[in-house]
Amino acid sequence: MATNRTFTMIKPDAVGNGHIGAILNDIIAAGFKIVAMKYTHLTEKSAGDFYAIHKERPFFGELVEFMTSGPIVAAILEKENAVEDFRKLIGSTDPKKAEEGTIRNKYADSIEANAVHGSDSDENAAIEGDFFFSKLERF
Ligand code: 3AN
Repeated sequence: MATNRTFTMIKPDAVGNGHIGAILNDIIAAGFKIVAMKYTHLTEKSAGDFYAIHKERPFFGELVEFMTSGPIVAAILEKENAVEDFRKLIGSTDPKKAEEGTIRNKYADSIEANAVHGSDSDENAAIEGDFFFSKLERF
């Protein structure tokens, strides 16, 4: 059953390039409500745990290195059909393939430095949101 929440991170590349405001603006303009938000810096341990699902993939080491290279913004977002609609808003994992006007098309540099994360299922959205936020931090 589809829930109405997803989880996102604005990644170190987009934070470093000064795109936090523009990306949040696009997210809000697309109709998402911010339920929780945090500006933080992942450690090697926390990035490794967050991406544990990708542990066996060849790019895992680089992914952890990249995700710990600078601060990130983590957020829980609410909207009807949130997971699917947010994946559409951010575009393909590879920004070269991301449709015109999508967040990755506008702000991402490469498949690794791809500006934002978006949960790929309701189940993962709940797990990822719980990874960063307690009940007291959701509004
Ligand atoms: P998405 O973020 O679109 O759900 P996933 O879940 O396939 O993409 O990959 C998780 C993250 O791993 C991506 N956001 C990207 O940063 C990184 N990644 C995926 N594929 C590659 C790759 N071929 N080379 C380097 N990094 C990758």
